[in-house]
Amino acid sequence: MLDKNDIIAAQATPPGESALSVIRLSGDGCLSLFRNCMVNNNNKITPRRVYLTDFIAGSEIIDQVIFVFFSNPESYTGEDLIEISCHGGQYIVKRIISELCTLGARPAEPGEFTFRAFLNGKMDLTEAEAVADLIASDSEKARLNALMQLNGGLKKDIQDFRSVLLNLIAELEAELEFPDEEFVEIDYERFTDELSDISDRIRKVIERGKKGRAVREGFRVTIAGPPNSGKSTLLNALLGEDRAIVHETAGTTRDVIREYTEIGGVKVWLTDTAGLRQSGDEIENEGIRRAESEIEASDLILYIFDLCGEFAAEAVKYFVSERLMIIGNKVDLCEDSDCECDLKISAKRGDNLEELREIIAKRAFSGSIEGGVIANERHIRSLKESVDAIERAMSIVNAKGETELTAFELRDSAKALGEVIGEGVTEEVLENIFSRFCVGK
Ligand SMILES: Nc1nc2c(ncn2[C@@H]2O[C@H](COP(=O)(O)OP(=O)(O)OP(=O)(O)O)[C@@H](O)[C@H]2O)c(=O)[nH]1
Ligand SMILES: [Mg+2]
Repeated sequence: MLDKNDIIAAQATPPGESALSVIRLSGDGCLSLFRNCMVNNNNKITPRRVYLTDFIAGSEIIDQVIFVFFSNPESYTGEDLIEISCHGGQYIVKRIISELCTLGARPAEPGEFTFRAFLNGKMDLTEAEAVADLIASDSEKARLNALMQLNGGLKKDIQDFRSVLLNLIAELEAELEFPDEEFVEIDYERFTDELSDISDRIRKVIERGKKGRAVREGFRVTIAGPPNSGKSTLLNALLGEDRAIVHETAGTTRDVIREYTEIGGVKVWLTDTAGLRQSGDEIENEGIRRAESEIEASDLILYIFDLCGEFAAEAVKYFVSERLMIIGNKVDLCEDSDCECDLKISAKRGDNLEELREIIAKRAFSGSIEGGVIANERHIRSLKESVDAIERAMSIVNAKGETELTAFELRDSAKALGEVIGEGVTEEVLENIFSRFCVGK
């Protein structure tokens, strides 16, 4: 990251034409810098009040803007900050930022405002990450999760686990320091109980994080099955748009067609694939190969077959998976079919599609997020390290090993927890996290 003492400037709203755009200017001294752009630059500026001014570059008026000054530390970044609302043309925005830079500011890096908020203790790392998630959220569940994390949901859990560990470490240290004192003697049964309780609780957060991947990235549903069974018809019906070509000719779909939609508040990636069959056609075979690799990577496979036709034997090789749902289609033509399947639908007429949506939503989000916030990949890695260290500590205790070694493992575990909320993480990790933000955030 660049120097955190610089005054930084960036557009906080998306590029393009709009009625208004917001430009942020942050860093100590930003108000005196901004005064150079005001016509009446001696006026008293009260924090958190809205002012109207002509924005000038030298003697030229660039735009009429309104601005608010937030004084350190009561601002998003924890330092002096000005939010300027100007007219929304890109040329105006460019001129204003360029003038601010001429006067001593520099363009902000992606995520640099939030990075400063983190450095100034305005938020911990999980909360900073939640800002990026909130901006990127494209379903109701993802938005709610990010919001809970922004409100410190995960941080509270982590701080709680950490304080239990630190107390246990303190007990060990007391025993190491005063080995002959009776009052510091540890009840190791209670000690391991506490460790095993804390490791169970951390594991739960990890589990929730794994399940919750769907909430962040989207749940992957592949529609597969023999040719002509109505896969593309089903894709179109679930999307509510005419996305894939539907035709009575078997082998119509060749490429993988992927679209996302929201089902039950969860982002769902729906993939339509080529019909699975033995084929002498090279292009069709490539389509089938792609279909199979989609099936491999999906969270849920909807195997669609025609209730009026024969149940295709090649389905059997996918049956082993609990990710599979067998769906009989065209129930409008074969209402009396006694074929065994998980659900009978008519993709064309819409029968049972609501039920199918509910099943997908349920599978996509098994469990409720009310129990806590979902961890991301980075959190899960650190949480796993933490649990592993606790496990090692428990084995040492059980083998009546050295107290020093137990303490060492538990310190490692507490350190891994600290990394989740941003304590002791390297500059490189921080840069990686914040570089994924958009400019101006
Ligand atoms: N009656 C009836 N016809 C359906 C239904 N679903 C699909 N069809 C018809 O079945 C034919 C094949 O539909 P598609 O959706 O193209 O089938 P597909 O599985 O994508 O076929 P391929 O891409 O060739 O593998 C079309 O003529 C559809 O109109 C249904 O629920 N009821
Ligand atoms: Mg198709």
